Amino acid sequence: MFEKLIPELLSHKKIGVFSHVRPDGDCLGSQVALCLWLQKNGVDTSAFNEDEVNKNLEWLTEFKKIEKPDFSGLKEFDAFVFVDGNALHRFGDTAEKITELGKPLYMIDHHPQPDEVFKEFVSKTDASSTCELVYNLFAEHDIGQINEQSAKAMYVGIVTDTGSFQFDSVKPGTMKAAATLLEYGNFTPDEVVQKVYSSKPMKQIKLLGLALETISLHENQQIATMYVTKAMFQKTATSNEDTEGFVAYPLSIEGVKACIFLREDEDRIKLSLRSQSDIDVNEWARELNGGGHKKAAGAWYKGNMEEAIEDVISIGRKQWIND
Ligand SMILES: [Mn+2]
Repeated sequence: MFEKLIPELLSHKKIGVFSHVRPDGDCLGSQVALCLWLQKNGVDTSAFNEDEVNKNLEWLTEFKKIEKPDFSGLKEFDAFVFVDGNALHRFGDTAEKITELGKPLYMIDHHPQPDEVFKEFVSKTDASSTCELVYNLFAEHDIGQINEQSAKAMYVGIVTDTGSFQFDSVKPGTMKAAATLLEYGNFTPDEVVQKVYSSKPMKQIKLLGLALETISLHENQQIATMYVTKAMFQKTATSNEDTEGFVAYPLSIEGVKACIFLREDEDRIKLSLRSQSDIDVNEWARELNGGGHKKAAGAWYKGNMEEAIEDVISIGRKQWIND
């Protein structure tokens, strides 16, 4: 899988590694692990992200500092790698103009339809996570180079991108990767999982309470919607990041095949679509100018909450009315 990318990467002296905006466990985990791998093999690295790292993942930055990119400083790098996203705009404003530097760009990712700006890439849509791919990079090169830090970083991405090993993206290879990471990293799953999941502030749980009240079922109880408004954020002194993971609740209702979580932002509504059936939410989101995976996708909507729910349901209806 990495036979072309490994020698390419190791031919450079100094590489900048980018993870996508609004970073999650998978992009940060793969970014940190990839930097540690490059450093172990003599490549100088810097890790870049445009946004702040969420509190529950901050501990990963102790393994590798993550900096805000500054365009003028990027000249000194020989190449750049983008992880967990396959289009430059996913990595922020600085990354979007990186082609101006004329340096080779590489990518490791598991989302469909990659951009064509990359010199070499590994793009596997059937991988559970980018961290599972980076694990494969280690495994193909020298598995003994996995240490406690890189193992924990990759484990975070596999756990968070698979909903703790619940999604159908989990294959025997995913479990083998996780098992090997536990072995080489010499840690127990709870060490990592508690940091990632059991660090919620009370106000976030209050916000969840308000959101749960909004759940409604559509199309023969097969589609669930749930939303959060600006007023709810105000009432609970919370912000956008506090809705992380909320989308799992409407999806956990008996008989629900897919769900949409809607979040009222400044001037638009953010839609998160999830499926646990044949309903392809990537297709669904694309009709709303968004996209993602078959089972998890996102889009934006201009308008009010009521219209957003009505529209998104009527667009999705086309997909399962023939079932
Ligand atoms: Mn991912």
